[in-house]
Amino acid sequence: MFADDAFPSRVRSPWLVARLGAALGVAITVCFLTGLLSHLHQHPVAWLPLPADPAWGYRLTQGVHVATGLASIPLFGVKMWSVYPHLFSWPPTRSLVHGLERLSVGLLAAATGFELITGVLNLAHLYLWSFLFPVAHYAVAWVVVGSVLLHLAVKWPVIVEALRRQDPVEVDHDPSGEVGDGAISRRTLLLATAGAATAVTVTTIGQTLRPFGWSGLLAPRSPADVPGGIPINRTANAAGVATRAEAGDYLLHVAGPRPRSFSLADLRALPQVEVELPIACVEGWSATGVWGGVRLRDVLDLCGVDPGATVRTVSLESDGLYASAEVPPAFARHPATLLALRLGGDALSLDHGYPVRLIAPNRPGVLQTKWVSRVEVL
Ligand SMILES: Nc1nc2c(c(=O)[nH]1)N[C@H]1C(S)=C(S)[C@@H](COP(=O)(O)O)O[C@H]1N2
Ligand SMILES: [Mo]
Repeated sequence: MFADDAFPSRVRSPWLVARLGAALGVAITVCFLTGLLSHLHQHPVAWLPLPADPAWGYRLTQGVHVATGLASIPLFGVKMWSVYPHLFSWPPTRSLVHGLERLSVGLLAAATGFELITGVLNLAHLYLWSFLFPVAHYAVAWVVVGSVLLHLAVKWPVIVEALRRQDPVEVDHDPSGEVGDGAISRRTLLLATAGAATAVTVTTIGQTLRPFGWSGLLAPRSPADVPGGIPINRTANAAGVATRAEAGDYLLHVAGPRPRSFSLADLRALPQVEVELPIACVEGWSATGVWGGVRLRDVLDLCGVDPGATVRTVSLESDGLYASAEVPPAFARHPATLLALRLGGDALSLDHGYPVRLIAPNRPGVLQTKWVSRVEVL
């Protein structure tokens, strides 16, 4: 179909592809495992209860999830570039097995591309398909893992052989002269790709690591310029709760054997606690605040709620993905889990969840319900 010299670069080679693949394999594995953890936080299963300690755990794992995902973009791009001429090989298949192998590679490429694109759109806060994102991003992650494993199994001998070959030096002295004059060497390309992956990471971790705050070029939600130092994810107006939150007749309804409704004054009259805890968003940004308020467990105890119960915080917000969240017992009973009334010593701002918001250690921001109006017992 194409002439032999349609893709002249000699930089493409098993040597390069195997090294890119190894780096991509590590990044994808770490990204998958941290993503799985994030999924388990949001969809808890009884047989694998997650701990509420350390408080910074989710901040770290989700930061790593986003960083490895972003680093995969240049790795994936260069890897695709280095193998795409095979797309045009003719005849397209030599045998049934070869055809299946090519199909699996196509699936791997499509699924990986989907994950990277949806992940980046999510970071950019383009929830064009807000209900679809978590479901699709999670489901397709399994397709990636399955097709990576298949790909590894099929290519294992080729990979081992290519990784063993140490020195690509003969390429730099390719008799065709291509590499010598003007074209870049494989080694240079590999270094450039590593550099790009590092650059992408450094320009985004600024949204989580304050010392890197200057570098948050690609980070849409740098906390530096927000009141209280905590970015606002969804404003009260966007959530349609501003009027109800400020109405003045606020009551927190708590279920249990002795159900009770607490006014703001009731909550302020209970023992007050201050904790330093991060909001760690699934999007990879995180920021620490000093939160003040009442312990959730104190309120649950007042209502006679079983210490082993999972509870659910429900927002004034009537719909929206994050209008409610489950709080498994390890979190509900943790001494640092608050129904927060204050941030940084001041009354909670409307956008941070006034009058009352949940703040708990070691879990995704999506589960830190703002404008809590009810606590249900599951
Ligand atoms: N009711 C409600 N609570 C919510 C949300 C929301 O959309 N509605 N967004 C969540 C998300 S995704 C995050 S990251 C945190 C952010 O809290 P902040 O806006 O105070 O920083 O709030 C969480 N609580
Ligand atoms: Mo979030």
